[in-house]
Parts: sequence; structure tokens; C-alpha cells
Amino acid sequence: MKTKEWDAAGVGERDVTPESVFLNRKQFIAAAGLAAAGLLKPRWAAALGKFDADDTQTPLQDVTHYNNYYEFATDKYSPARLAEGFKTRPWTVKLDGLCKNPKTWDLDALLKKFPQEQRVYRFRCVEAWSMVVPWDGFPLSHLIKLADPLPKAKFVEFTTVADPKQMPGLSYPALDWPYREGLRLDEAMHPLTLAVTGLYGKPLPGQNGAPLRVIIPWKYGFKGAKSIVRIRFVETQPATAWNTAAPDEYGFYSNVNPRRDHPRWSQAKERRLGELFRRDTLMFNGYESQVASLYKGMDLLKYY
Ligand SMILES: Nc1nc2c(c(=O)[nH]1)N[C@H]1C(S)=C(S)[C@@H](COP(=O)(O)O)O[C@H]1N2
Ligand SMILES: [Mo]
Repeated sequence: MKTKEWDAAGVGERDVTPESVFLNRKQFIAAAGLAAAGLLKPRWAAALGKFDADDTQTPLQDVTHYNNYYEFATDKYSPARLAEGFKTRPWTVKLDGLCKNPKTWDLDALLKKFPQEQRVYRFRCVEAWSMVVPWDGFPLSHLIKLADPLPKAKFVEFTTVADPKQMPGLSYPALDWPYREGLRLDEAMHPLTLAVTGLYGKPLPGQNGAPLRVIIPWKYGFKGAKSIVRIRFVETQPATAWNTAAPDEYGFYSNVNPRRDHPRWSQAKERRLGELFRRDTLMFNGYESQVASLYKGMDLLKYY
């Protein structure tokens, strides 16, 4: 079996400050003064929203230099370099399949429709490393409502870009290209499911899936397809890249579950980038109270 979805993940074990607190002391004092006077609400003082994790945010440098993006390379350190200059405009996203308003949208036209918001989410890769990222984006449900799926539509399929001129990894059959992912429609509509266009308040870097990717914070990271070009509404569970490559290792659901081990390693613990000691993995990555109802009556060891 192929599956290089494993790496000891011994990165980031150093003391770095998240970008969100990269203000020098002078700026800090000046801003604090203004803030005290009620003149300015600095970003670092923004109250956490109801969707935000209050975990320490993983430094920008780690989030953008330790990536899984196999279309560029199967190691985690090259995508940052190989995706430099990745062309993200013009960019279109095709919404089609079982919906009332199929259409190929220009990305900028889409972005104008939906206000962007920041969400701080825990992120857990199936390889047992994790991070905490302030993403920018909008609920995927906005896009889905725009397409207006028919009652017959039960799943969403994401197709991501495959441009051999820009993506050297495509010359290797690491996965069945283009990379595809999918969700059940109710999972895709869940308020936590985010269409992501940026991180740390900046446009999404190529290596993180520019210009548009999805993040489903209670699922393993590979469910979050990068550089999406098509969203299709379908009746039956779509074939997806990792599930096709190794169905017993990477389930279609892939909800984070510390009690369901990967056949080759335990999922009970994880290494948070930047931390020395492993921590316990949380059921549904800590989002259990918000998402468990989606899976009522399902055997989570069978539907993994
Ligand atoms: N198109 C595409 N999307 C992808 C991948 C990929 O190789 N190609 N890797 C997945 C995996 S395994 C993970 S863990 C996350 C990594 O996202 P990050 O690099 O922003 O941390 O992207 C997911 N989305
Ligand atoms: Mo992953």
C-alpha cells in the first residue's frame, strides 16, 4: 500500500510567538492606550467568537512551512517553496450536479457576496500531529445555499486543481489525481464547516490551499480539500482520494476519534506543533457537543 500519510512530526519544538502578538512593545503600549481610551479595538484583543478555540495559536511559520500538499510534493517542507508564485487568479469554482442553480463562478464575484470572518480552530491530521489556526473565510453553507441543492442531493464532492505545469507532484502517482474529497450534505451545511480564503488575516498561501479550501475542524485534516475548482452535489457517497488509496486506513467520514486507531498507529494522542509533550486527542477534536448529533445512531467504529 502506498500511503506516506505518516511522519514522526517532530517539528516546531521551539519557542516562538504566534504572529498575532508580533507587535513591538512600543506599538503595543500605544495601541493599548488607544484601546483603553476606546478608540481602537486591536485584533489581538478581539474577543473570541463562539466558534473559536482558546488554545494557543500555532505560529504562522509552522502553519505555512509544515504542509501536506501532495500535488506539490509528498514531504512537508517543500510545498512552501514549490507553491511560491502559484497562480490563484483568475480562478473559477464550478457549482454543479443536483442543484437548482448550477454555475461557474468567478472567485472574486463569490467573495464579494460573502463577508469574511475569522475562526480559530483546532486542526488534527490523521498522522497524529495537530495545530491551532486562525482561518479567514465564510461558512460553506453560504455557497451551498447559493447553488440550492435538490432534495435528491445527499453528498457534496470537492474537486481540486491539478495543473502539472505548476505542481511537480502530479508527475508521481502518489494519489489518484485530481485530489477529491467529499462530505455528507448535512456535514457540509454545518455552521463549523468553513470555506477558507486566508489565515492569520492574510490571503491563504499556496501551500495551504489558495485561493479556496475547506476546513472541517472535527475531521482529520485530509478531508479539507485545497485549491477547490468544483463543488458537485450528488446522490451517493463520492469516491475520495485517500479513501480510494487505502479504504481501511482512511474512512470517508474520518471524524477525529481517539478510540478508533489507524491500523498502523494509535490515535489516542497527538503532537501539537510547537509543543514537546504529546497531548490527548479529543473526541471529534473537541467539537463533540456541536457535531455529535450528526452521527446519532451510527456506529462510529464501523463508519470511521
Ligand atoms: N488538494 C489537496 N488537498 C489537501 C491535501 C493534498 O495533498 N492535496 N492534503 C490534505 C492533508 S493530508 C492535510 S493534513 C491538510 C493539510 O493542510 P495544511 O497544509 O494547510 O496544514 O490538507 C489536506 N488537503
Ligand atoms: Mo493529513
